[in-house]
Amino acid sequence: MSTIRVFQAGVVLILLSFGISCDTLLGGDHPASFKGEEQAQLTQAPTVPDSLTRSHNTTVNVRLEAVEVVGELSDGVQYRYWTFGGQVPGPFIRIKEGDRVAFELMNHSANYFEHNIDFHAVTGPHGGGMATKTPVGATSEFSFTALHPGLYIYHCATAPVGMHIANGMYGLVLVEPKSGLPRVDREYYVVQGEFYTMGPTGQKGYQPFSMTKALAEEPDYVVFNGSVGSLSGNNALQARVGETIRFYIGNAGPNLISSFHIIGEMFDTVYGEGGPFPTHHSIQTTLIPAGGAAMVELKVEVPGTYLLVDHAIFRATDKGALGMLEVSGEPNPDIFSGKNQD
Ligand SMILES: [Cu+2]
Repeated sequence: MSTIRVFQAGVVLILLSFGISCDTLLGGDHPASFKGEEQAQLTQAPTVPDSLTRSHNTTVNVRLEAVEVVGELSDGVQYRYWTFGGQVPGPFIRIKEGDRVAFELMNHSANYFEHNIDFHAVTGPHGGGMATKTPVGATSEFSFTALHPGLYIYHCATAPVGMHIANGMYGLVLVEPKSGLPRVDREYYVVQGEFYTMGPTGQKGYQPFSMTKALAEEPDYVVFNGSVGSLSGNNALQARVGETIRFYIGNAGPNLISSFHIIGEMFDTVYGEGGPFPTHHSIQTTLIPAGGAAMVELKVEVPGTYLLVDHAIFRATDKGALGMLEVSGEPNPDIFSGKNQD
């Protein structure tokens, strides 16, 4: 052994005695800032997981369960949803660019159908769709590294794909850029989706899925977060005058493009098409393609009720694409003076 090799071996031994791994020294699979593992904090809409405060990357364990369940699509209208986790949309997943996701999908034993998942945040075949083909009662797993920051849809991609999406199998995953996202006062999670039923809009009772209407792209309902009224009345979103709010908005489709708008406000900042960095400022309406997403931020200056809509406006007035943001606080007559409520 040469003198140089003996010297290198000595350096490695010294560093190891300080707890520095050979993987770090010699260049392993992960950067030096990769360490440990953690359970994902999963939240149901409209709640968003806490901001990530760690500076390193890690392995994030994510477990979702496919659940087929009857729920209320609109007042007196029951529908058999196919879901991730029992609600529409599925849980919000928040990770960091460079994280490794160890994912597990369970297909509940009381279900009738096979399911899988296609993460748009995945770089790899089918977004994990083939790796997660999961028969009823079974479990599957795969892992991926989140190479690209941004806000991504995930959805079931089992054939007929459109039917699995239309029945509610979708959600959002946020891959925060390494530099993180600016802090805001509140964050909300909203996903638009269409529902196609046998009966006309509003017909009471249990309504099965209509493939004819889905193929014709003629939904009976276009809603936020899985049902008519999910973001209005007692479910309205809340904010205070002076706060900045970030909305994570997905559009699951399966067919329609969303013209997302908040009546009475502008978006101070839009992260267009779910990209990780601001693309526009002072925007009235932003397009969200089917299978896409966007982040929008706005500061609220005047108290009142602000309506979230798809500005293809019959969807809002007649098909359910209507949510509410209730802003409380002192009036601000320098900005708005007049009757502000019905
Ligand atoms: Cu499915």
